[in-house]
Amino acid sequence: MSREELRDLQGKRLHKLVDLVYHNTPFYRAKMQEMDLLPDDIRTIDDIVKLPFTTKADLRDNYPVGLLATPMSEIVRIHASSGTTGNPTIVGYTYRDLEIWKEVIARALTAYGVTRGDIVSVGYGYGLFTGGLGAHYGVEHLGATVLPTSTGNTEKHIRLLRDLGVTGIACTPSYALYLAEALHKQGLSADDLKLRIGAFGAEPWTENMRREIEERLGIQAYNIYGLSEIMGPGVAYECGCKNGSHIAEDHFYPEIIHPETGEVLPLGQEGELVLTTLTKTGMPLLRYRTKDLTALHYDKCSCGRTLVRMDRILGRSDDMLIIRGVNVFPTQIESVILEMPEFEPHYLLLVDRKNNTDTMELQVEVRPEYYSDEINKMLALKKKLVARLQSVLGLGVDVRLVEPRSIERSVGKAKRVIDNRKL
Ligand code: DLL
Repeated sequence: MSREELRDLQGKRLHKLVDLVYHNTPFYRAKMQEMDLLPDDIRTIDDIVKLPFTTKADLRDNYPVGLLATPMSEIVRIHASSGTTGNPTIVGYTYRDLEIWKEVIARALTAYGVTRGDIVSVGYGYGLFTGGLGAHYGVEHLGATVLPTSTGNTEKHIRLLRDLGVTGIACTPSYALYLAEALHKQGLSADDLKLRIGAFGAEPWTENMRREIEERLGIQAYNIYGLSEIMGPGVAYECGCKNGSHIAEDHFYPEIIHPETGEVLPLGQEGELVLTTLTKTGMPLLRYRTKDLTALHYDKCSCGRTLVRMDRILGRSDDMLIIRGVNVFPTQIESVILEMPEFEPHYLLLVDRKNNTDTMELQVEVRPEYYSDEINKMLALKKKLVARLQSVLGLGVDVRLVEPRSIERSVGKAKRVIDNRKL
């Protein structure tokens, strides 16, 4: 579809959406009334800037199902994700929402090169998390074979990957690395498997991590992005060019705003991603502030898709660490670690405040072949890492080198930052 046709379609869908929430979601009706807005004021996609933002706090304040635009009897599934405080964030889907969801996942899989001939293991958690079931129905919709492995039993997972000749895998990038490690421990290698494609997301990862996963598992690794509030996985996905993730813009309209002022930023600039669900009917959201930091690119992709491309998520506007006045993204530290052959991609960042000064300790695993009992060798290695971090972050980091496999592994999202500061 050309960009003009797409914008026209987005405008029509936005008008319908605003009409739907105005008449069915008291929360949005009140917000629009406050702003003196009527559904007919929203005619084209450019009018979107007139609409109010929605935040995670709005979801929390309307807990559990206050933002539904449909009676509960029309809701056929509920997922939940972690909220900012005690209450989880609840998302309700109509049958039609689920149809769209599996369609966007099938599009993603197609972009990766998955076909009906593939067997895809879904290693995202099944249950309230959107990863497992979301990916699952997309694989089926495409007509490939789904293996619903979920998280947990890694030994059995590897056995099934091998015995069934599984060709595709969908899981978090950290679990992919864990799996590769477990494979190695069993005396196996990528050559013992038939894996060729991986769909990784649900947490930030880097180009270096991609290289690592591709090498260790012998696959092509692609990004998949999404969030529960908007749908789940499948909001955006990479194509064969691996040059940004295409947003399924006919269903999810993206904007980039300044995270503090809320001002819409010019094309190409980095800021907070804001998404509007153009076609959802269960819990549609207007201008949802994702807190994810990225930039959008509208030039045509060499794959031929006209859908906008989103950069990797650099971090969240709310997980950025400010250490002694310096902004630090954990992904920057990860990149440094992965650039150096001496380290495993497993680390833990401990942030604290002592005597009114921020401290940050980085614990990182040394690869077995570099780990040594000789103190001098370890000190030299530590010095090298500290210097590298200093030059990238502009910040002195206390580094503690730890033994291989001593940092706790996660089968879901890795918890890599522990911030004990009380500010
Ligand atoms: O993580 C949905 C998902 C499942 C996406 C499986 C991809 C694969 P939530 O638990 O609601 O939903 O977390 C959403 O996770 O706002 C991002 O900060 C982060 N995130 C998700 N995908 C990526 C990605 C799922 N590919 C939050 N890269 C989002 C970086 C990601 N961060």
